Amino acid sequence: MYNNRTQFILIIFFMFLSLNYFQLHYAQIKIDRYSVALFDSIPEHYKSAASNLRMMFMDRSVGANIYEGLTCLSYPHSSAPNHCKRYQHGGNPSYPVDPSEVYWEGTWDCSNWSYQFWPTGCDNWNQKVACFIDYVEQRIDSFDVVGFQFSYLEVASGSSIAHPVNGFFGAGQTGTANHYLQFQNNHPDKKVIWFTSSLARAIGTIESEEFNNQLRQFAQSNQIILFDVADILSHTPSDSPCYDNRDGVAYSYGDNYENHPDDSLDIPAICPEYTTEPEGGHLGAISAGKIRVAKAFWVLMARIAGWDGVVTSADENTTIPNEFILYQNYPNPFNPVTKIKYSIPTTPASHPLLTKEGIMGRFVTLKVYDVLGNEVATLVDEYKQAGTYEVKFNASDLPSGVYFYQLSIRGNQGNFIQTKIMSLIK
Ligand SMILES: [Ca+2]
Ligand SMILES: [Ca+2]
Repeated sequence: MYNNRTQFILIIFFMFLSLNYFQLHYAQIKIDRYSVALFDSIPEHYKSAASNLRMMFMDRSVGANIYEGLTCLSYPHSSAPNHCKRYQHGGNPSYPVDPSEVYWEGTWDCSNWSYQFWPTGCDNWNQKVACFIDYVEQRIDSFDVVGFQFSYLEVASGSSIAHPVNGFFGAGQTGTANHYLQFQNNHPDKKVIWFTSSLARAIGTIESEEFNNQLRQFAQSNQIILFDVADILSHTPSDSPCYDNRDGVAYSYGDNYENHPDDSLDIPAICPEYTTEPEGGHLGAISAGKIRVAKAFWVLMARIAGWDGVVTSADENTTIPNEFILYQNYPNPFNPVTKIKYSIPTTPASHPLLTKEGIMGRFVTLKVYDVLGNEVATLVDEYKQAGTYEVKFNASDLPSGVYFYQLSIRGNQGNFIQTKIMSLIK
């Protein structure tokens, strides 16, 4: 039998586990090809919060293309320059793109965001981190979000960037991931973006694939913000992978031509839907690539601004969710009222419904705790059917501080429990 003290310790321990679970699974911001479609669902609140962030990224020419794409979105679609809306490939009809790929609703103000070409003397990959840090440190108060991208030139065949010892992720070298990470850790109030490399038709190289995979692994291990441009550009809008041009398939566009023999290696490369260059990877002559990356960039910035990236339907009553979700409360911080939303999915086989008095559903509790583990409110304590719900929490009787809210859903063969943090500021 538990006494009060044991119960208290158990609750704290349990909440600690829950929070760790939450952090492990949700802390990393990773933007890849699956993120592009989220652009159309960015909530207005996070769109304007993202727009207000002062962002700068450093890059070579493909970065200029990406920034062109961001600038395109700042126009209403109807009055955007033609270079923003070129969905036809022109001279090579084998790679059509649907006009919807270069369409957007509304205007997306990126005037607080900037792109910076590398300063002179920063040409080699192992000079980049030092050049970047030197540039940013002198202007650190001007930015909230910073990052740089390696060019496809730096992951060309023969590059040492992916070398296990002397490469970007090798130990003990200068100009490496650890230095960039240290810069990030020196500025906990700033957000630092880690980009996979840009891609070209000729790159596809072993080096590019290894570098990008090393970065993905590093991002996961270190919970850093990953903007996976390479993943975004190496898949068509219908999610087919694209590989290097050493494939025995001739390609021509205007006067440009390649017909490399098949090297029997499929290495991720930019899709011909996104560039007209047989060997290169610039995003200018057709628009689908730069608009695609620009849309993903907005999703990235909205996530950095606090969006959880979860799409909710406007018509919640008719939408049956696919998974359990406890959303971040909104607003947060709050005073004194906030809303907490959660979803209960249809029945997976492993979580059969409970039945009570003819009601099919699950037993749901949503409780609020203070930092000492004291329960301060019970917001839900009943059987619920599948659906998305929202409850209000009024904290007018509580002091300022950090609170936890925990959703617990009991099924016959397992429970779902998730905890999130919110701040009451009076
Ligand atoms: Ca080819
Ligand atoms: Ca190949």
